Amino acid sequence: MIFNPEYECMETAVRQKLQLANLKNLVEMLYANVVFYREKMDALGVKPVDIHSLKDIEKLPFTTKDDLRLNYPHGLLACPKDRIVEVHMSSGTTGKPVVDEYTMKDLNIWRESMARTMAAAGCTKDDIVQNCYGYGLFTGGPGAHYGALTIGAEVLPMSSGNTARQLMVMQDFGSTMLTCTPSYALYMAEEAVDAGIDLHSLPLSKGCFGAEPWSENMRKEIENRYRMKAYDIYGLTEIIGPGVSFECEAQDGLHINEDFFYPEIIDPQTGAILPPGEKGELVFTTLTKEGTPLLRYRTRDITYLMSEPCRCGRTTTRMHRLFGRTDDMLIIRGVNVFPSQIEQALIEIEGTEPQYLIVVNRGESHLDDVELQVEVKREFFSDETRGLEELRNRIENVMKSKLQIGVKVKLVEPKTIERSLGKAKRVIDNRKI
Ligand code: DLL
Repeated sequence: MIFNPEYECMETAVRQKLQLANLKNLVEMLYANVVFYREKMDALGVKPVDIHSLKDIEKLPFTTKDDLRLNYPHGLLACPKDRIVEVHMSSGTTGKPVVDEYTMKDLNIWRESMARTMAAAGCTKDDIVQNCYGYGLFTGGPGAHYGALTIGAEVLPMSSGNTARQLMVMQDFGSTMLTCTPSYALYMAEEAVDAGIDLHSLPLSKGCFGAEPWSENMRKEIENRYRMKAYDIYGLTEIIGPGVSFECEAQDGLHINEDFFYPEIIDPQTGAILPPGEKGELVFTTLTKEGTPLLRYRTRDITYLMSEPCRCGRTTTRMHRLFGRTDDMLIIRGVNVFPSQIEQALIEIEGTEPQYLIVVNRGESHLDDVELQVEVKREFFSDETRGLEELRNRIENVMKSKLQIGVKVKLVEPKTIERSLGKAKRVIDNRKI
């Protein structure tokens, strides 16, 4: 179902006119209200009056994750603080999270974006949506919640985890739609088998999955196990959360809500804009946001844009499902983790050497397991084992609090971890996604 045909099927020329008007307003507003953008634009010698066409966007500065981190927490706020009604965050590269601060208008943009997203997967007011994305600072839970409410569906705000209870509710309340990470969907399906539950006998018929990389194989597996249609949805905290782009029934790329989020693909090395069909780094400008709008935000996600018409009737530009990232960010159980965060935490722990290796596996259960091998000072190994045990527990606790995921720590003797002559290899990712 197309939630908002007026905008989703708008003639391209009309949409571009709207995008240009909004881009001009945005640039004017950022130049007037945000010192960071005024300084960046002055450094490039560009003023709001220099924006005459959408193509002129290339005159504007990029924004990076580092810029967000350096301006934490409120440096990029573009409106009076008392207009902010909600805040979300996700991990940054070295400790400080990236923040999205929403005004009521921003929340309405999010609601609309997620309603379009979920309607494209077939959600109607008759659906019962079991929402197992995490609630809290993460955008997944609230995003799907708002989307379902906007459509008028019933929401079961489960949040993630407690699988036995998820399965009980799924059966007792007759959930018809599932929203969670794809790996958690598969994990739940395995648990259902162990509990003797026949998923095919349940009314679940569709789901929106995202927040982490997944493949066509995983889609088939989810579709077969639940006997449902599985749709890819994409988004990121900095831009709005989930709802930036979504698959329709054609499942041939993800439609970008481009009246709100203007996409570009750039060469990550040179910053030059690439044409549709060419793979590069995805960049978004939030055309209509008020709280923390961003100009040309470099997502570090790799994809290409598709401008051919889609058979669903929507006219919006699509992006291919992601091919990967330009940085070393790992997504573990839906949580963004940078190796540099682990390194930073280790430096603060007495007794460890700055040598570590992160090994990520996806076992039978379909959930990610992380083993962190850490070299420790030799004296720990000549000591009683209690010292080692204490150190291991300390590292596990620090990792849990800093990364928000459980990590299994293995302490190893100095010089055990293979040294590299070039770039240190910090991650072995054995997941076959
Ligand atoms: O993961 C928002 C979200 C929630 C999307 C629920 C979809 C569903 P962050 O925690 O800020 O926000 O992580 C954003 O996750 O830059 C991608 O690298 C990755 N990602 C998100 N969706 C997908 C997807 C949420 N469908 C980062 N496929 C992004 C692959 C994805 N990677």
